[in-house]
Amino acid sequence: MLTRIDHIGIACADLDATAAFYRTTYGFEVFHTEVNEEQGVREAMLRINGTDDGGASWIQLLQPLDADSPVGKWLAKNGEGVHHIAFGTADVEADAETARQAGVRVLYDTPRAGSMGSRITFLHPKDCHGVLTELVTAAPPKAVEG
Ligand code: CMX
Ligand code: CO
Repeated sequence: MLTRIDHIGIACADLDATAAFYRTTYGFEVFHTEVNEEQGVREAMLRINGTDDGGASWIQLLQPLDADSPVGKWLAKNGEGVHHIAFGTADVEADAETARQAGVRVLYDTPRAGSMGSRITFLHPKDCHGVLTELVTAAPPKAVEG
C-alpha cells in the first residue's frame, strides 16, 4: 500500500547552488547527499516533514553525472524542473506488482538501490499520464546498539 509522498525529484544543473536556494528561500537544510552511479546522479535529500506511516517526505535534488543518464537527457530536453514523484510503501515489490497487473510498465524486474539505503523502482511516465513515478521502500531504522 502506498502511504506517503516520499519525495519529489527535481533535476538541476548545479546541486550546490540549488541546495543553497532551498536553504535561503525556504529554510530547508540538506539532510543527506550521495552519489548513485547506477542512477547516474549526485543527489541531495532535504527532509520536509514526517508522515503518519512513520516515514518522511523529502525534496530530492538531482544533478546528472553525465549527459547520457536519465536526468542528463531530461535536463537537456526540458531544462531544470520537476523530474519525478515518488510514493512511499512498506513493500515496493508488492506495489510494483499491483501496478504491473494494472498494465503499467515497471522499469525494473526487481527493485534497485535508492537514496539512504532505500529500494526503488519506476513506472513508465507514458503509462502514468506523463508523470515518471517512483515507488520507494525506505531502509529500516538502524537498530539501537548497546
Ligand atoms: N517525466 C515525464 N516524461 C518523461 C520523463 C520524465 N522524467 N523522462 C522521459 N519522458 C518522456 C519523454 O518526454 C519522451 O516522450 P516523447 O516520446 O513524447 O517525447 C519519452 O518519455 C521517452 O523519453 P526519452 O527522452 O527518449 O528517454 P528514455 O526513454 O531513454 O528514458 C525513462 C525515459 C523514464 C525510461 C528513463 O528516464 C528512466 O529509466 N528513468 C528511471 C530512472 C531515473 O529517472 N533515475 C534518476 C532518478 C534517481 C532517483 O530518483 O533516485
Ligand atoms: Co527519486
